[in-house]
Amino acid sequence: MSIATQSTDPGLILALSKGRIFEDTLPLLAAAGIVVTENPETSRKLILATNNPDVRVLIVRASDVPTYVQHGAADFGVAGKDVLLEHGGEGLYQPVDLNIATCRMSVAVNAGFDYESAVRQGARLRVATKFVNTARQHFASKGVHVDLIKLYGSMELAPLVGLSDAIVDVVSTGNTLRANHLVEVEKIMEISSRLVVNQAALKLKRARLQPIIEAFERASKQSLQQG
Ligand code: PRT
Ligand code: MG
Repeated sequence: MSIATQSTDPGLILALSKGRIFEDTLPLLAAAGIVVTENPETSRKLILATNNPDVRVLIVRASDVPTYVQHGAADFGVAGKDVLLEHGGEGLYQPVDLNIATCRMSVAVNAGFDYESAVRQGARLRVATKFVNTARQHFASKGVHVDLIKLYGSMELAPLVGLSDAIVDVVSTGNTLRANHLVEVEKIMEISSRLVVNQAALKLKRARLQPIIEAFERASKQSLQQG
């Protein structure tokens, strides 16, 4: 039975991705009195129950969260700014920067590649990335000509094997870049994850969503103050 046909009111559906976003959202949910009762790392279930019969959690790919929420298959979700910029954000209300899963979007190149002088000389750069919209905008604003190569993961490999001159990727510790002899040459923007809410759901389910949104907002502010 699909969620939609189970009853006339399927309750609140939250879309999250496994890993850092799920882990960092648990304390925010706890602040709203919601405890997820199954572990996505060990359960094969894609719809997880919580202690609140009115709230369930969908486990989807990080880049699919905005799509589920935009179409109303989930009422709300948590997605990185990197993902939201690529998606475009249509149909999404973004009330709170949760300050979780923080990282930065950067340009990186092989340790031996002189990025500055390539840019100065007006060279045409081959740039591999999952974030083609963000990369296109960044290089256009600098007046740098690029050929974008769309990848879906392991961007760090591209310069090593000559697929590209540079990559645009998110970086947190920088360990992956260092391990692959890549150097971060430009920071494009700071990234954190946002709460995203379906615009129709916000109107129709406001009484139930609003307290959760407010609890998330309070909890994320508190953890920011505590460092
Ligand atoms: O894995 P999948 O392809 O499904 O999607 P995803 O990789 O986008 O999902 P996930 O769960 O890894 O990331 C979800 C969100 O977390 C991203 O959209 C970012 O907003 C945020 N985030 C924070 C990060 C990182 N930090 C991060 N370090 N996302 C990815 N990484 C990658 C980074 O690209 C590098 O390859 O992790 C690797 C290790 O990073 P270092 O610098 O710590 O070595
Ligand atoms: Mg990942």
